Amino acid sequence: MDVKQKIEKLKKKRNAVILVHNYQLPEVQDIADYTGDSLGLSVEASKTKADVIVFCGVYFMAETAKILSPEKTVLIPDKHAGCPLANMINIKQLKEFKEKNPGVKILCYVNSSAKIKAESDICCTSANALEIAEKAFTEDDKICLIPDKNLAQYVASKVKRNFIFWPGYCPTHAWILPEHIKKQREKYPRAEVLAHPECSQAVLAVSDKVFSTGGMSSYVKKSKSKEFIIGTENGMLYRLKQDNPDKEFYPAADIAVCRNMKKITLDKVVWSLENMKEEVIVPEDIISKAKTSIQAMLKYV
Ligand code: CIZ
Repeated sequence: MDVKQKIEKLKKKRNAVILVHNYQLPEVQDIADYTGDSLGLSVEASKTKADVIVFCGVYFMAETAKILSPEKTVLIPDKHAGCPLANMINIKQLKEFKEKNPGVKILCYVNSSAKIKAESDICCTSANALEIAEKAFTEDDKICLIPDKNLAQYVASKVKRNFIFWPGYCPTHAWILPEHIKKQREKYPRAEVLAHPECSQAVLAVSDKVFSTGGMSSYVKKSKSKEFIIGTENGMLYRLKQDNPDKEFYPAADIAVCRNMKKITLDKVVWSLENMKEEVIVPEDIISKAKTSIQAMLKYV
């Protein structure tokens, strides 16, 4: 039996679904029941009758799946697949910040731990951050969008709301520089440049459009352009090419590879299903509070 057949057999035995984030290795994307962004995947999985969810992504994503499907067993094939951006805030720092800034509204990016979500007023994704900032807050509110300064600056540049910036960022997106975009534009003059809002403001300023990964997927399908320069983690290029074989995709920068995302391999998926490991455990009180911040967001979108 090859590794894919083993995974198929184990999936049936465990009644499992495999969720694969857009930034995963191509061979891992190929075994997915669902591919997509972290929230979309967790929502899809919560609608299934599966007993087990295998989350091929980073840890906060698997926690999000557990928050939305507490009755299911959620597994991550490598518990060391962390998210440096999510780790740029911890619960002690957040509590201290709230004490020093009474009345501040906490808008947490989905790229955050379950504990941080539980301590926030409302959640957002990169796809809906503009909408949430506009609909859930007023011009009088002081909002801190944690932990991503770049996403917060992007939102602040588009909507009339007051932000305090938390100094977190995604190292993979920070590696993409305006010079990279310039070089790629020279090489591929017909390509449209799509950048993720986790990129710096300088990169967004030299890009044509700003999208979440889900936004990029839908835009590329509809666009008449045949070539695209993609400013996000490079796993996204495989996803886009699979969905649009007649179009060409170029990375904004070859260096934009998240090592944590690439920790998940097919062998680890087999190991995970065989041993029912690593199980993602989120305490019940955290699930309930984190769910409240996610549900607060879902009311608006
Ligand atoms: O929420 C996600 O999955 C991430 C990390 C980004 C996006 O734009 O989809």
